[in-house]
Amino acid sequence: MKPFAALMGAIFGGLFTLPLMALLYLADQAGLPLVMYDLFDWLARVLPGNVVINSIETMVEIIDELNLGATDSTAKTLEHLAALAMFLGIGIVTGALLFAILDRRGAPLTGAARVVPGLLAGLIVAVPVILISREVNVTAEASDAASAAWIAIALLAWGALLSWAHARWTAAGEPVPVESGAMLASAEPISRRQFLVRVGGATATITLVGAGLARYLERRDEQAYQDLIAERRDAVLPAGLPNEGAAVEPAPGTRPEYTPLEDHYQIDINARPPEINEDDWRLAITGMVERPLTLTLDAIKAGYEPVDQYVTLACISNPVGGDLTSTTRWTGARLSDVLADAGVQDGAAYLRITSQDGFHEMLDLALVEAEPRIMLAYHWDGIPLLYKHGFPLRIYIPDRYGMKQPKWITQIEVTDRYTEGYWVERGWDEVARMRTTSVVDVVAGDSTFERDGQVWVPVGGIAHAGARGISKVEVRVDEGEWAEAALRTPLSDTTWVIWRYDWPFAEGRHIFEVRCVDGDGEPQTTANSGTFPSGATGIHRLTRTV
Ligand SMILES: Nc1nc2c(c(=O)[nH]1)N[C@H]1C(S)=C(S)[C@@H](COP(=O)(O)O)O[C@H]1N2
Ligand SMILES: [Mo]
Repeated sequence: MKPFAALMGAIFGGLFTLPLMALLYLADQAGLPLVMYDLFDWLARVLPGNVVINSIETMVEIIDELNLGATDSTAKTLEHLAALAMFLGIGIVTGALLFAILDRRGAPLTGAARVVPGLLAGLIVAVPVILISREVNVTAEASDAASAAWIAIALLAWGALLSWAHARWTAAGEPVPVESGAMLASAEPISRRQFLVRVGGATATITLVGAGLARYLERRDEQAYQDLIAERRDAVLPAGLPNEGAAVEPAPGTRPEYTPLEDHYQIDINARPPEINEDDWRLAITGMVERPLTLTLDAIKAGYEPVDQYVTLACISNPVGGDLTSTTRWTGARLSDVLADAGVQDGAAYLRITSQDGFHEMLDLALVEAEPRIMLAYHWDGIPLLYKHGFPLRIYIPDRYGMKQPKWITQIEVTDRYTEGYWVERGWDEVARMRTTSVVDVVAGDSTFERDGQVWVPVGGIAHAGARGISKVEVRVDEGEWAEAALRTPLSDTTWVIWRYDWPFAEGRHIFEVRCVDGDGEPQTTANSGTFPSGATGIHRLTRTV
């Protein structure tokens, strides 16, 4: 009977952890912490940078290789699955250990003492989970005390059930006591097989009902949020794009020049984005200032002249030709205006920007002085930032990759001391200046047209060089001569530039390549480099049969 103790413990551990996760998910709808994601987020923060970076790169490559869909949302789904699998793993291992230990003990515990080992096991799991959740959770609305109590109750009950299962399982294997003793007074004698089937049925039911109900409530919430966004969207005037009537039309099939808000890529270190309550939120300007400030969102909106900027943001993890880059209109207050109110003291050299999720970055004060476009942004596309994009406040720094630009900002500390930012600590480029890159989006074989007795195929895509602009894009087909593409007037000096090249049709399979030159006359790096540590470079090519 003993050799299978650990195996049975693993099975019961798994069986009881599934409904536990479903109930945690359900409680999450009531504002309690979803600890599976908390543990995962915590791991992502404490694991060595290279482990995290390798996992992310591998994930991005797999998603791309297997064509699993949009990189950002697919990556989040994979992270969620990993978080659930990890938690299930903890349950399985705990169950196995508990059963193995109880079996070695020999004499079975009786009465209420039966559940003590399980309660202990539950406690051993609960304590670190409570501490970790308190440390990293940014989504729960419940107080720390309520969250801790809930986690403790859930895990203690789970542990007690494991103990109970062990006692029942062991008893079911014993000859049935002739007189029903105190030990199993309430338990009718059933076989182990029956017991396992009953536990399986009950846990499966609770898991499905719990998770189903939670999903239903979550969807209702999401719908309410979507409706709110739609309402706000209707309230803002649909702004005509600043390059309306530009001479060069994008080749049909080129990505949208202005990314629909719902398609803007999203990257951050959270399984789920913080949902900050505007009433509780303040921006603190602290450190080497004459007048420390504590600003509400309204104070920022009303107190400083709003500025608009069309911006192409890109993630430093975006491979050449990847989808981790998007364009929208940012609105906010000039950072220099806000700092002027606080009065920066002599000798200060940096801003340390801290976010609700524990993310942080450094910004040189010299850059703030030199670059008036740096803003504290509160609107994207004319409406308040979506939770996932940093509500209520994020920073915009032209010419820098996303990793330098915190979302969910809570504090800006003026300081004379440099410390590394979140991703810099993990080995990424300290400056993270956007690389000059160009991409072939489309060879529009369906949109050919005739001119001067020749059939032409529109070829198109984007080129981007941070805030440096694009002065030239060239295309070559089948490694022939480089030919200059036409450039569409961009939305602004900080967005990508749409290019178009009409190619004289020739039937067959062809290789299309693109390269560009930035606004300073600096050609893009044509050698391939991976994304780590400074952003990807290289020539983008598409092979198409037309
Ligand atoms: N607080 C916080 N800010 C953050 C991050 C984060 O994880 N936490 N990720 C950064 C990275 S790596 C990128 S690419 C951009 C992405 O912004 P988006 O998700 O709104 O597109 O946010 C940046 N700001
Ligand atoms: Mo990023």
